[in-house]
Amino acid sequence: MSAFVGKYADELIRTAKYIATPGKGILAADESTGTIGKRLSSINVENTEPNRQALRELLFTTFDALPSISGVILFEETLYQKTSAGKPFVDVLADNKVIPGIKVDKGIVELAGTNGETTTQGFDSLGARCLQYYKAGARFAKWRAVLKIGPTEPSELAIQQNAQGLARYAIICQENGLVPIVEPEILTDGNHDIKKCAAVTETVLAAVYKALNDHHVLLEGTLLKPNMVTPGSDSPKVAPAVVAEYTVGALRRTVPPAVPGIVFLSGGQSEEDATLNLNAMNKLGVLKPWTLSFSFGRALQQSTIKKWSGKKENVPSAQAAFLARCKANSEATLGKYAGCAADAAASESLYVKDYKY
Ligand code: 5MM
Repeated sequence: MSAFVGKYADELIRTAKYIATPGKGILAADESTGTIGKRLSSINVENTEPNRQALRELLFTTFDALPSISGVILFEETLYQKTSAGKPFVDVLADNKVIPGIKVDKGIVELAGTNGETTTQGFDSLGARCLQYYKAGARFAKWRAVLKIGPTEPSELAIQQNAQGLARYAIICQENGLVPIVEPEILTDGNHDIKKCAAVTETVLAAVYKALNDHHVLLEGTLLKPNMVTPGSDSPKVAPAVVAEYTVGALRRTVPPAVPGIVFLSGGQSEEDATLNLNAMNKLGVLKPWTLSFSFGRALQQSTIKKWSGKKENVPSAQAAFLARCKANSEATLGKYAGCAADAAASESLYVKDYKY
């Protein structure tokens, strides 16, 4: 099978490689209007455009943190927003060597006849939207597929539908100059053990890479955003070294070395757990042909949002909290994270049962 070689091939490879620079990772700030509303309501802030802009400005102007960040995933509204001084966010990011990315999926819908399994929508005018986003400064994209572990889940139907969807999305992005982040998230809900999560992760990733190959996706111009391999949320936790061993093992069995970087989602882990697990993976003494980094949403923003609480006077302390998480995760991409002074907020689990975005 030959991979896609279009006019953007070299640029896609360069962009993906840059995003996967060791020491850097991705800030997932692409919460759709509904999801950001939940974050804002947790601090009693109204879900209005100015409040969403203020939160994003707080994050993107934490200049000391930006050397730890290679890309930021934006929601469409944010792609076109500006700082309060009138500078487009995409320019603020680009001036600081941070590549703007864009969420292009339109959320999930249930697959009829399954036990609540889903597929991702967003194919309508996807090519045209990618073209517009490229013009607006975006250079990579994200599409989230969601799978769950149950007695008979994930079903073959869900695995195939989501793998095909991710592959079709990926090639449309590449045809329009955007590096696709391929995100097959296996939810943590359930009482399964870590071995079950590892087995399902391997099955799902094998199907995803088969589909990407079938669709002629240029793997060198992609990034993978998987879940970490952990026990289910209703099972006892295991040490970071164990998470690392199972996660890296599952990835080594399924993800080709042509993929430059694997950027994990945090999936409801506490900020500190997500960092410690990433650090343990990078300390593991086995061959890892890709960069292992982060594309955290909640695990990069939770303590920052709490500190901010929607108040202007709290911006400096909120930015200090954001800087601390960015530095911690940057160190974790190098296996050099030594822990940070105990911050209760950073150790708080962010898991919500049956969490819906
Ligand atoms: C940041 O949230 C992302 C977008 O959510 P919705 O559009 O569904 O509102 C989400 O896709 C996120 O990028 C990933 O799930 C990873 O986030 P976490 O919080 O698990 O690291």
